[in-house]
Amino acid sequence: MRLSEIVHPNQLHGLSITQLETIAQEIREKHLQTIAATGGHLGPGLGVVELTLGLYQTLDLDRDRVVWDVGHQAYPHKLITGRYGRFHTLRQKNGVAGYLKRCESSFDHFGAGHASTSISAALGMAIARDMQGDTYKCVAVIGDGALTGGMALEAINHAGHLPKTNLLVVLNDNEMSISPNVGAIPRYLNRLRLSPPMQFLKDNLEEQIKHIPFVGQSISPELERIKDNLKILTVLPNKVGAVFEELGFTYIGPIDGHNLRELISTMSMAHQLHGPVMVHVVTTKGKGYKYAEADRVTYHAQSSFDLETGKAKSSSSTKPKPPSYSKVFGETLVKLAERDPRIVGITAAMATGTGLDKLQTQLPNQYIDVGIAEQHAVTLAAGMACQGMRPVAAIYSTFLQRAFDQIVHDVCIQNLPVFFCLDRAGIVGADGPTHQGMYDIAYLRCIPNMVLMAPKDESELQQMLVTGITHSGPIAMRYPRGNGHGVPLLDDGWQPLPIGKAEVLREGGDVLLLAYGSMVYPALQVAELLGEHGVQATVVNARFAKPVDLDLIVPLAQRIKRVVTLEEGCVIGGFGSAVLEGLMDAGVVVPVQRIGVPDLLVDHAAPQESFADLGLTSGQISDRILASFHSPSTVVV
Ligand SMILES: Cc1ncc(C[n+]2csc(CCOP(=O)(O)OP(=O)(O)O)c2C)c(N)n1
Repeated sequence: MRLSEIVHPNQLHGLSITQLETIAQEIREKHLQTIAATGGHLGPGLGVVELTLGLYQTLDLDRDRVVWDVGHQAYPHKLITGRYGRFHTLRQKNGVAGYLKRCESSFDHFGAGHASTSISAALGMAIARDMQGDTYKCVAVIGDGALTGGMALEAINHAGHLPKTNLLVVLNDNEMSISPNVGAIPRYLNRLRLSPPMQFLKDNLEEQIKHIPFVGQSISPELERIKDNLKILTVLPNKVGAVFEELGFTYIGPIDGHNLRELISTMSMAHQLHGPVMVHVVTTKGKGYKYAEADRVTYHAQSSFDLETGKAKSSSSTKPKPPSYSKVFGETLVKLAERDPRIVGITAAMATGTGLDKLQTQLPNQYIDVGIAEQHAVTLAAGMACQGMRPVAAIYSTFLQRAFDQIVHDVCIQNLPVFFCLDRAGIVGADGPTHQGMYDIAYLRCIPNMVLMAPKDESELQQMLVTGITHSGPIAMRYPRGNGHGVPLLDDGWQPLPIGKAEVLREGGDVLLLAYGSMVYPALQVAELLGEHGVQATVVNARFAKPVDLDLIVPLAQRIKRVVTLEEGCVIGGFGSAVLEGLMDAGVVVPVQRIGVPDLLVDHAAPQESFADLGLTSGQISDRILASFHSPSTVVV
């Protein structure tokens, strides 16, 4: 059997270990070739090839449910569930998604992209199954990184309290989040991995499991014996696995996640047990590709690269690119933190992505990684702010969604000076709907005491960093994924911007373009294009979405009588809504065209493709504005 012939995972049933090993090899090759060409998550999938095959050989995927946490490691799953032929389209427009979507395959039992949701979802399915009198298996596969998230722990708390609810949690422990995993739970897992009695029993077990029957067969005397051995583990003097046992789980492991025989026999046995069961599987991130095994952080996810050398493919342009917003953020924060010991950068497991890794290396005492725990990060920041510190919570727009109540209850109601730096705000491209930074303006704008700002370029980001750090209450800055505009950066001497004040960049009497953050430069281009049609535009860099600079905007709107708002976020409740509300409250009724992301999910695609699909290129915006000049309605979206 070849990988290309597998269209249904049940075709794995009955295959020998040697046949599975061949398929594992083919999965690795396809995975590597594809990611080398398209870019995407590399190390996570390579680490779970055997885990996926071993688990699936013991399941009936026509009935049983597997919920993969995050979904970035589910490429082997995709390759054996009917997507082999389309896999080369990974993460491209209309192609196979980089995460999991229920609409993509009937084997994607739960959509994912954010971490720590799998145990809750699988438990929900298990409870529903029992209520409906059914018997299929429910399995969550979760990484040691995702296990640090509050939701996962909440789900373990619940599952461990339900001894009659069969649920299998497969813990994929590769010691890594994106960066090395942090915290007490990873430290405990480390102890489990290194535990000598476990090693002894593991060796012993390996001998015994060679004779175990596979899926579908009833429990054999061999299995009973191994089960007893495993039970012994829980009462060993160093209490291996005791924490999970105390929490109501039957803990099995750690087992070698690259040994198919061990995986299959352990999973078969785990399915025979009742109540919540945790199988602790030790894997190597990037397994089988030497560069990925050697540098697990860089190869967590990669842009397209050369398979031979492992090096990223250089872009065709020889022009040096401006620095990314994240880089400018990280480097400027270090400079500010060097002078002010009250400044502390907080990340929820995204040190490299946010640029906080610079703070981590240069000022480790002013840097905190809390694990994948955005809710905790926010309340921790609130606590630090109470004690006079200046916490800077650097969290992607999409991941901050998880901490909404903490922002309201712990930060804004107490009016504490927590500075939220929201990277990847706006269209993110190939990661798709779970990662688009669409909603932050809307979800933060409604909270009292919150100030919202967005820089037009990387130099203004530096000024806004100073603004945020010196502000005496909650404040958030959003900025996009990718590179800045190549404007000169200041090494020093930034001044805070006046809160709620916008700047006029260009004057014209026919239309007022109010642009927020990443849409300011496009607005200037739009103004040029409109000029070619004889339409003169005033362009305002709004800088703040809350408070909106009504002192400036209201008289301009009254005079120019036609307003267009531009933002890279959802139009519902966003910056344009703020302008509209302000104008209405001031009694100014003029046509207001809100340009941004309409009420739909933006799928994975290259960012330029998404912009074009949404009518957000400068040319399209200019056409839309010109068209609205002929529209009778007053409010045109
Ligand atoms: C709520 C949330 N925060 C942050 C992320 C970004 N993120 C994606 S994968 C990952 C690490 C996951 O580690 P682990 O669960 O151990 O899986 P591994 O990549 O090691 O296989 C992180 C932090 C996310 N997806 N969701």
